[in-house]
Amino acid sequence: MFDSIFRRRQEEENYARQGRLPPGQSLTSKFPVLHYGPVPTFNPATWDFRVWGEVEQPITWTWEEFNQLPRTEVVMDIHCVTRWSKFDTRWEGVSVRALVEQGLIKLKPSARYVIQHAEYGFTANLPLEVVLQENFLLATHYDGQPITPDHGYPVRGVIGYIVGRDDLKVPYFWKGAKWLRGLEFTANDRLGFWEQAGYHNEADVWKEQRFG
Ligand SMILES: Nc1nc2c(c(=O)[nH]1)N[C@H]1C(S)=C(S)[C@@H](COP(=O)(O)O)O[C@H]1N2
Ligand SMILES: [Mo]
Repeated sequence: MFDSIFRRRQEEENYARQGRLPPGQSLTSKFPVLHYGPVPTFNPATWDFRVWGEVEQPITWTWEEFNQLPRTEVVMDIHCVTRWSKFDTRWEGVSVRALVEQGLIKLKPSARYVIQHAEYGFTANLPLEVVLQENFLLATHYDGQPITPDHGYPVRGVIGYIVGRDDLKVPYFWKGAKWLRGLEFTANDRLGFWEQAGYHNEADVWKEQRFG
């Protein structure tokens, strides 16, 4: 046991030296589960994913249609506001940036923010430019497997740090909504669930913006 604590310390110091450990964070090898409320059930026959707001054409994708969208894999470090960080997590899913680039989502020039809408009315807000970064994904798979129900099956938002991409904003992990059901593009910002509860709106991990 002391051995494994010692090893984790060493690993943590390694990440810190590489500049990958944000202030106030520590390394975990587990994958903690954190959310408010119950885990929803998934019915592929009735599930849909909606895109609306400041777009030329609102969209509703069925589960089958969602699975035909172009797919992307991203490896990143994720940082929870409750102070755990998990390194080199591998996610697969749909990149909003790719959807926009390929014309599958046509944004109006007035679109400036994105509200993720999840089951039970849970929301999380981000600026459009962050959602269009390569480190934001509508993820269906974690580490080669479908995301487990408690981590957001079948689709969740994820955001983290891609090694070497210091140009990208990195908010805390709560900015990814589990059990995601749609994206609303808006002209004005609107605080999400945890942001209304007092979490920081921008939530930059490097600036340690935990609370607003
Ligand atoms: N739908 C939903 N998504 C959510 C939350 C929630 O309460 N509901 N909590 C957020 C918070 S606070 C965190 S830290 C992460 C945790 O993700 P995890 O359980 O996969 O670690 O999910 C985020 N997404
Ligand atoms: Mo959290």
